[in-house]
Amino acid sequence: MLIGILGGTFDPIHNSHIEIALEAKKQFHLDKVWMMPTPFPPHKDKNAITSNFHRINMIKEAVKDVEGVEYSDIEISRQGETYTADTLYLLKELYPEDEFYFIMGSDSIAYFMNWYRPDVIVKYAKLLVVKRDDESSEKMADKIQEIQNHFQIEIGQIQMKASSISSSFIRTAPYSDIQNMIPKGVYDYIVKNNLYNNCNVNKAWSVNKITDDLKVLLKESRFEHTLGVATTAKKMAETFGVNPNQAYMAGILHDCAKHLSESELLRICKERQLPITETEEKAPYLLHAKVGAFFAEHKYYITDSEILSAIEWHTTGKPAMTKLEQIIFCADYIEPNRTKQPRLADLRNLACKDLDGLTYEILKDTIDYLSERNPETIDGDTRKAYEYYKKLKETE
Ligand code: DGI
Ligand code: FE
Ligand code: FE
Repeated sequence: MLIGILGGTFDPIHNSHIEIALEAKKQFHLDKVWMMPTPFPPHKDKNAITSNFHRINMIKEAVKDVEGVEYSDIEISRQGETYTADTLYLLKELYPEDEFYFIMGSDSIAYFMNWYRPDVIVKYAKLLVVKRDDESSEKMADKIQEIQNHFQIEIGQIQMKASSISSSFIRTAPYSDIQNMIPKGVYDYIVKNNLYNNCNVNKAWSVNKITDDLKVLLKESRFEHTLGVATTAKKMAETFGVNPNQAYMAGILHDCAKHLSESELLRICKERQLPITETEEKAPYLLHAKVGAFFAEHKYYITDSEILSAIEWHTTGKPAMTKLEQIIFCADYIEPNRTKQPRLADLRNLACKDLDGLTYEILKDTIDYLSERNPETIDGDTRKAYEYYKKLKETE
């Protein structure tokens, strides 16, 4: 089979990407084209790029009804640096019968000679070039000629009207202006997940603004812990198929009431008529979770009930938690600034494998720890959660 490969960050995928794939397919008689997102490129600021999770979902959405265009995870699923040369070598091993066509924008072709092992790339794939709107034709022709001469190869040119659609425009323009640049499903996905933050119509504080606020409110070590939980939670979310932005936000917020004293926590609960359990009477610091969820909703205007509930249950846990609740509960315990908990290395190791198992181990250690010190303050939910995850483990 003849297979085209279109790589990129796809942040987000848009109509031009699809069009390039279809034109390449038609003009070079390819059987299919793979949309192959790359992991975070090392030269770009990580935070400026939307998580793998969302970029992948958007690609799947975009190609779902396009015949002969498919999503490929071969680069994004690899750890560490991914070089095109390695990818093509790997593909040749996996699919020795197939022929690969590597599609490049004219902007990339300008740097092609500086890529890692261009000789390997041209050995395992034919190159196809598509001209970008802002590139000069002569410069592109010169460059193509140079590469052709150097490697003694033919580079194909995809003929198509240059498009002015760009991912960077889509990331910054108001939603109303991008609707005809991306497939409907991708548009709906962006709006639903409030990606790119370019049209934030509700009152919710942005994650950056909340972070700035907490930097002032919390003690320095508590603030560092907060960042550790958010980052750990985000990583775990990627592993376990949870929305990483949600996990990061819940992590940032989970201890947002931790600067309050026990008497302040009690006073707020009474004023706001938040119920106080018997255990919370005995150990009022537990209330920072409940009051934290309250602040998230009424001070920071977070409306996502999954985030609010993850904050509320982060200290005690409870039976049958959602994955997000489990992630915040666990990330709180294992984030990199924690040092005192026993067997942290083992627990951190579990964090990329077994979420239920990790939840169980943490509940077990927490109960052991509290049993030695003040067993009368062990929360009923913590005990029930322990029993629940223990049973889950046994029935596996
Ligand atoms: O707020 P953090 O310190 O980051 O972490 P956290 O919200 O998990 O609170 C940690 C403390 O809460 C730790 O000392 C263990 C304790 N804890 C967890 N579950 C229970 C509990 N304390 C009581 N009294 N009862 C529980 O069920
Ligand atoms: Fe906490
Ligand atoms: Fe915490």
